Amino acid sequence: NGYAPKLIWFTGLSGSGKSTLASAFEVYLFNQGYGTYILDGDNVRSGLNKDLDFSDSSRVENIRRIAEVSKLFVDAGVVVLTAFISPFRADRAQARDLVGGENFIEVFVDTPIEVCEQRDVKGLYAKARAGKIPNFTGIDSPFETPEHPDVHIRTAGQSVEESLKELIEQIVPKLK
Ligand code: GGZ
Repeated sequence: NGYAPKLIWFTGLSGSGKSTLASAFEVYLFNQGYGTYILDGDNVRSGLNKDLDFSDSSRVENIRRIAEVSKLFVDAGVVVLTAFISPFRADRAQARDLVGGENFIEVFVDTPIEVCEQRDVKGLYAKARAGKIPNFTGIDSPFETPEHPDVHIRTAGQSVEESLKELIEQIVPKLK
């Protein structure tokens, strides 16, 4: 499988479905013989970035380090999938510039905040509304919507399988 290593960058609100879709897509790619790796909050914020909180400046540094680590993996020949809110346009653009535009695929997991809040899988929106989590994205911290994402997935009213199908159809041709 002579694929091109790329950085597939998922961006979207908490609870939008980034990690779910990135990991489903990773399983698909792995089974097709791609070398893959996922970076998400579970393996990055708990280790490399455990000194960072959710202030704007920490988010900027979080994304900067993630982009640098991703670049190392891409250099090693791996298809990297990242699943971070990455709320700031400038930081996503910096990640793109770092790996090179031809190696970067921005995936906007576009789920309205009302839907994320209704799902509230981890109960974080309820806590944020109650003032127990300051600087919560979409409530009292901004999310800058991607203007020209390479791939735009609207998850509301569609299944994970349907979203996965869109990812496969739109991204696999770019890995050639
Ligand atoms: C947003 C927060 C916050 C605040 C904790 N704002 O749904 P989750 O739990 O699993 O995903 C969210 C995750 C966001 O971390 P990222 O590294 O992706 O953020 S960023 O790219 O903006 O640096 C959420 C949890 O951490 N979380 N506090 N205040 N999300």
